[in-house]
Amino acid sequence: MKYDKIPGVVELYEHINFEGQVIVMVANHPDLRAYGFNDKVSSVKVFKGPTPQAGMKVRLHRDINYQAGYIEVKPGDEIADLRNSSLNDTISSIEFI
Ligand SMILES: [Ca+2]
Repeated sequence: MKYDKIPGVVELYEHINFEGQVIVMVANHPDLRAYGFNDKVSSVKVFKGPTPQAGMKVRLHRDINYQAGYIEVKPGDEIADLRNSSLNDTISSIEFI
């Protein structure tokens, strides 16, 4: 894929403590089923991208198409265990805002 700007990078891990399979996202994606990663994410890291943008955040949504609630994360955030939120093994879409 080709991108004009990459303000942030999100790593989504299958297991807690950044283990298991990982996928890397640099833009919105409405349906993680396309990656075989629906309802699987258990830990997350967020980084600045090569074209950082002040105030950039990423919403990790419970359902596809940015529905059903989310948590918001920003560059520098590391969530080692999503079981501490209500979103472990539920995330289905990713939105950069
Ligand atoms: Ca879901």
